[in-house]
Amino acid sequence: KILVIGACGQIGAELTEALRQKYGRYQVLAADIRDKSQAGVDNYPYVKLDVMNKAQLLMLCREENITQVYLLAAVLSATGEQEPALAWQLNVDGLLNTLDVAVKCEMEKVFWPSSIAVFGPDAPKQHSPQANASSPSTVYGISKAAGEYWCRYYHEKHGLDVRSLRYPGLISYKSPPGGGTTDYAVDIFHKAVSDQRYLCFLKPGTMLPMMYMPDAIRATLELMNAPSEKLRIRTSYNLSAMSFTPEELGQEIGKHIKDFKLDYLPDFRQQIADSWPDSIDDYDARVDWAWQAEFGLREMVGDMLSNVGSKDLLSKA
Ligand code: VAH
Repeated sequence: KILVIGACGQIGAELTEALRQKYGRYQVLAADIRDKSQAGVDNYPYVKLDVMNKAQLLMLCREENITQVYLLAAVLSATGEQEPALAWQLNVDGLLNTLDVAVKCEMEKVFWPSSIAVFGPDAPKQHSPQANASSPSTVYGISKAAGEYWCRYYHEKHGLDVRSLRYPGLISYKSPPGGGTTDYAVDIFHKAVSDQRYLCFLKPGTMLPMMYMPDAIRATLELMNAPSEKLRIRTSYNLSAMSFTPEELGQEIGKHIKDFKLDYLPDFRQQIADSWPDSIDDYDARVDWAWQAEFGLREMVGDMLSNVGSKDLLSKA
């Protein structure tokens, strides 16, 4: 049985849905820090879980006979700069609890998300290579870089089949992102539909690696289903789909939303974005497990706008 920790988050919610479609609803136990009443009416089976409580995690995994864990609980880059201690604790101690329990329960596989945030200001800006990430300058990036080495350590020392992806900024309409620097690229759609304008917290020209959520979910399932012996990278795989600036995204949205107006008011998140690469080289993912993105900017904008209006959960938030 599969346990998804952080099942109410931006990635966790969609990953849970995809796993339930693939393996059957009752083979996928959703877990999050929220009370059951806040977890979403059709989100069952569900359990309230604090990944910082190692004893509770171990007991749950034993009782439910968990054989795979997807750990999506994390504090993202923007919140991480405001709550450094919490970001380090949840992102790293939460991972260590999970890795340790996975070994104790002799689990088959573990998935853990890293991020392009592991690259720092001195990494190449274009096509940043897979090679060991360089000097992240955010608490979030530091926690993800450290986590990658822990994943490789548990693979080498305990034979744990833990796999990881360095997600770019992810864009989706089914569940709101929480505390990221790339969240502008999600908020912009909701504001474009409701107000026909958006005030962007990053300045024009801020190029960032991005990916549409369907591609990110497919990449995760494809990585987890790849033969273990094919996976040469046991820190975390670079993953790439597209890169764009706020004005490029605004231009594409403007083709669908008449008179859409984009203005700029950069805040502390500009420094975070400036420390990250413009684009990522995902050569190893393409070679080791045949990764290939399907959504570019045009397709993503079209699909987002055909869904945001109707299923706009944020407008109810
Ligand atoms: C963030 N969405 O903004 C996350 C992601 C690459 C960015 O890690 O923090």
